[in-house]
Amino acid sequence: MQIEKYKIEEHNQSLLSEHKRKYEFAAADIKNVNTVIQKLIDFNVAIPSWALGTGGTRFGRFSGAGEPGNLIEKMEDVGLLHALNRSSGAVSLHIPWDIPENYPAIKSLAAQLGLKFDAMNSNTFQDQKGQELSYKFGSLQHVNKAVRKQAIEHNIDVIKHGVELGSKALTVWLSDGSCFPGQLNFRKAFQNTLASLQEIYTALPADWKIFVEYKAYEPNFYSMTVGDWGQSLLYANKLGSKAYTLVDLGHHLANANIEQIVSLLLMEGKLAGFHFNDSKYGDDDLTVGSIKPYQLFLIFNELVEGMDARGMDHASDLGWMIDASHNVKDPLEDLLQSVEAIMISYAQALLVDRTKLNEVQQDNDVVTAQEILQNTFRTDVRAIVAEARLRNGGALNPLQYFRQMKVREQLIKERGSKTVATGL
Ligand code: RM4
Ligand code: MN
Ligand code: MN
Repeated sequence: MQIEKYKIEEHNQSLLSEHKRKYEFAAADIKNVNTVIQKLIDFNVAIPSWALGTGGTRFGRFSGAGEPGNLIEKMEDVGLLHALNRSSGAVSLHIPWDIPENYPAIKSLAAQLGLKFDAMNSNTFQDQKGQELSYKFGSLQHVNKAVRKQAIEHNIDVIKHGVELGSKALTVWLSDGSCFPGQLNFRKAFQNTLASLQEIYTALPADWKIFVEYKAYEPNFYSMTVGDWGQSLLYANKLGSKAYTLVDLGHHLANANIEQIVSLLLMEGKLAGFHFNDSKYGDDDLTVGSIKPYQLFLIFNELVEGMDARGMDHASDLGWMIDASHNVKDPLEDLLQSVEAIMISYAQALLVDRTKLNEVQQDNDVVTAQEILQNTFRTDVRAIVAEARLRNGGALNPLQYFRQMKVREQLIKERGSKTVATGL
């Protein structure tokens, strides 16, 4: 299904006077409101192809109805999100969960829906049907060269798919590591992984990047071979200028200061971008901003500050992606909530008075520094974000539209109630 423009206009019309009142109130306090709105319009977050179905845990999966059964339907789902919020204009594919079988068809559908192809993701953390060698004891780190070769070839294959689609980056997340002390020689595991990544790096087209994603634990519980940002940065620095560190918000040990990590990676010119999600405990993959919205704001605060310091383009110089799993919510509703949370944090970060913050930092005025950040965080920018959507042809309230217009019900009619999407 596709959402017709006039229906969005009707929806907007019904909410317009209330919106105007809220927007004018919020805009009155913002000096350069049109510049802020333009930045919001330009900003897009890629939707992961693996998160359009209901996810699960290792204990069970309670599939929803009307889930996309193939890549075309997944793209259509992302198209629905983008039509509603105008900020989801990209999709990030996971191979082999979503192998594009017919490139021209997929590309023309993407063009029709206004979607780009963000980073491609490889998968050497599961064994696939008919696969010759197992990844049970790792992939790029494996003690057996033949397994490493198989994993390298898979990554090169993913690059090839991406080239056909116009993607420009490969994200490598490895589950490699060990579950018990003594299982692995750390140094050899690192060196094997580096040598494998080097081979993949050599296969990158000139205008491509490789994103090395780290994760502290799971599925390995004693050591992870790319376990934190330090290790990822080691690989990225050794690989070369096309290699960067990817931050997935859920991949840290408890209480890690992610905003500081972001700031330093940016300083080094080595930040690839993000997998956004939120967590209470670990890699919970919850809705962005649902648990720690202040942390999300502080991360965006460092992003805006650090990107401006390097003259970077907010919209295009980093990879912005969601990586989430929805066990109890409708995936599309959850993704709308996540994108909204990202836009709110980004908008707030754009409003921080940086000149004043610099001054008070210089004076060691800790109290005012805290006031500046917290006042901004407590500013309600939802009408500013909605205004950006409105000017860009989106819906004033995407979630409300989704419910009122019974989008999921229509998808169930089209696809049936027993479809299960590939992915998490
Ligand atoms: C991992 C990691 C990767 C994602 C997989 C599905 O925990 O976050 O980015 O591709 O999950
Ligand atoms: Mn991730
Ligand atoms: Mn993860």
